[in-house]
Amino acid sequence: MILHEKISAQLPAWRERIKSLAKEHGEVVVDKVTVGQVIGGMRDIKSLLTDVSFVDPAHGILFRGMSIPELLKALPKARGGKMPMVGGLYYLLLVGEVPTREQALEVEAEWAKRAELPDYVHKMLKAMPRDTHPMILFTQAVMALARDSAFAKKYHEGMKKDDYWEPALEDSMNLTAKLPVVASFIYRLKYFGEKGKPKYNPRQDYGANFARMMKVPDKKGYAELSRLYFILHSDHESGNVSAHATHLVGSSLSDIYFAFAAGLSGLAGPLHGLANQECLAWLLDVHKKFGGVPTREQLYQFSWDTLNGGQVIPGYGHAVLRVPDPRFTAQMEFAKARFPDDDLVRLADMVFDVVPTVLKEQGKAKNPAPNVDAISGTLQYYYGVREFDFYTVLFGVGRALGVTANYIWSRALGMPIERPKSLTTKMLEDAVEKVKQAQ
Ligand code: CMX
Repeated sequence: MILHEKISAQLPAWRERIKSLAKEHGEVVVDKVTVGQVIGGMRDIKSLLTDVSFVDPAHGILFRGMSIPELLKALPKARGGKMPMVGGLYYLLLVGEVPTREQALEVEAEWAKRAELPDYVHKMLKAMPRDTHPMILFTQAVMALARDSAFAKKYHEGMKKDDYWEPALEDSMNLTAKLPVVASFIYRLKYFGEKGKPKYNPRQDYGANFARMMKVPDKKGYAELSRLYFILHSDHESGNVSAHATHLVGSSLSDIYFAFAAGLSGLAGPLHGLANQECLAWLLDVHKKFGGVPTREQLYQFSWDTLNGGQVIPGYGHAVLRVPDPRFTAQMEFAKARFPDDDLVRLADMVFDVVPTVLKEQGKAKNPAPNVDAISGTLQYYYGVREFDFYTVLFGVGRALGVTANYIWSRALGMPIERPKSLTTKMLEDAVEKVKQAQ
């Protein structure tokens, strides 16, 4: 497989770099930790290693050093579309180079070979009560697929540490290939009562397959959105909950199915992946209250009412970013190029104009700009995917691409089990006292 070949060729040099850093420069200080950070969710502590992506507070996400506009331009486009093939993005994340069209198509072809959903997963999902949250079904399916893990099998047979990454790659290809099938099956089963297994078509790419299996009315348009959506949601460096949970669990040498199921469980939280459904609900509330797109003044007042009611404005603010999220910008451009007159797009655009002012006036949020969730639900809604609780599943399909790439490289570079140290409250108080006495 092309990905195996390309990663394998790079490994000796990467292993040497990591080994030399740890052995010869292990004592070099890269960060300090404050009491505020220990209490405050370890915010900003520089303590994770990944070369797959980096969030620059002033520019947003860089995938293997490339910004979103650069990457959308450089990656090979899907047949008949303007958006890149998702297979090309996966190649970039894993190999660190922009693929040729043929290389991207090879990844797509690998996925097509591996997309068949086993009968036991199909049966298990059908047996669940229909009112089960789609994120429960999605996580269950991923867990069930662990039955076929090549990594777990090889590990128990006795595998050398240097070889871990090979079955990790095998499992990750199988997992990422099956996720669009699993997600679209859950969608059609839960909301439409359809029980047939979706069929992956090897003549179509990842995005077109997903759009066809979802059975939305505008398959061509939705295929384009799916490509963009999965690419934009793939990775956001290692500290966010889904990426970090996957990494942490993977560091114990659990296979990628266990590790990604942990990541998905984190994605299901309202402060992480669930936020996009809340954002669309807020926009629809505005739309309903004013019988359409409100005036700027009405929106300004509504935003203040939300804050005064003790709520956050969903889709705005970010833990790391300090500018509008380029994932927001890319989706807004997509919408404006295709359906600029859609009411919700016009509303989201007005919110982008008004809410940062309101948040600045309130003076609390460190970043008053929009994040990715301020727009992603609006686009899904336009194409007819209006079941909000399904949106986190879509995020999960995209996020799998980044976290599996990280998992493979962590095994390839022999990353150890993660084990930070904890302290007691008394120890923190003693540390504060010591500083006071020294002053
Ligand atoms: N509306 C109102 N208040 C906000 C706010 C918003 N959109 N964003 C931040 N604040 C407030 C915080 O609640 C916090 O208030 P307190 O001091 O009273 O606790 C204060 O501003 C400082 O917060 P911050 O340091 O700027 O932001 P955090 O790193 O703590 O939190 C985030 C980041 C995203 C959870 C927060 O901005 C938020 O709740 N936004 C709305 C929900 C949302 O859009 N989530 C999607 C995140 C997208 C992603 O994970 O990629």
